[in-house]
Amino acid sequence: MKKIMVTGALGQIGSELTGKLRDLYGANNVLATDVREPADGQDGPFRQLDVTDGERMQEIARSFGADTLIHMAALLSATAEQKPLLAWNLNMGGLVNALETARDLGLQFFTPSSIGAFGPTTPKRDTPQDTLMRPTTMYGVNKVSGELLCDYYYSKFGVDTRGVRFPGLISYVTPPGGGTTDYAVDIYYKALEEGRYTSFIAEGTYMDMMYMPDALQAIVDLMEADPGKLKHRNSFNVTAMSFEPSQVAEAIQKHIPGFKMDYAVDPVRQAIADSWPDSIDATAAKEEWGFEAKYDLDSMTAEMLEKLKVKLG
Ligand code: AKB
Repeated sequence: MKKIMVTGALGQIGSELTGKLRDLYGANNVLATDVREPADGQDGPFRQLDVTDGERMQEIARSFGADTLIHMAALLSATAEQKPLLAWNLNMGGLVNALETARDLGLQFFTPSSIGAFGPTTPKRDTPQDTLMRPTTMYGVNKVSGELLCDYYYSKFGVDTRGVRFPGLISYVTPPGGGTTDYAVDIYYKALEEGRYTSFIAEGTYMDMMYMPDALQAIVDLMEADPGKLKHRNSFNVTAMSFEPSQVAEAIQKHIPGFKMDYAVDPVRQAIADSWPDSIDATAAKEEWGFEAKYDLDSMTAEMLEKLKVKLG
């Protein structure tokens, strides 16, 4: 049975991923770690960890007997743009510590990259797996550097590193914080709470998105994939849909006919979004490890509204 340690386990992806991994591999075989203490009870082991403390990370992984490290702790794009030095130190410092831990202890390794790794000179539509990557954001610089570093640890030290380039992830469980794609989560909350939403991303701005259950399944599938079949490792393009704000609004209006949307564009997040692709091509992930997304905009919207209605009471 696997012994998996997760960093950033209280974050947007980490909190749901930890639950899924515990269901799959057993609660006591998945160690959640985060810089924050959990607000509510955990249904498995938890240790407090600041990922910039490499010694402690290694000590925790060793004493747990981990064979896999899933490194999720990072600042997202908009926060990284506000605090670039902090982002460099946390995103890159944490990643190096995690890779060193994986190297020293012989762990299988996963960390997510992002569509943020692409830049304004990248082909905008059907962005290929292997293409020009000159991001203009600190987050993007972190993500490209991270992909290269993970490749380096694989080729130089033989660490089994794997990763995907996630698009915006949408979930009703844990809200995101500090991302450019966050509007596509906020809109569902506001649709139910207020019947209207003011988008900080302009009409006509396409970005790739994915519903969280598909993202979690992608991590599990990639980690279980036959390494002999992987031509790429860090990181695979994955996506489920590409849309712009008015299309989410229309999808919501099918359930809430009076829903209204207007725009108050945030120049910082808009500039980030404008530097990212409109849509990426996930052929390599499909061919090499069978990536498949089950949800599209309509099926995701129906489920988001149904689940959030219950959550918000
Ligand atoms: C963000 O908006 O920063 C993230 C991402 C696409 O990596 N959701």
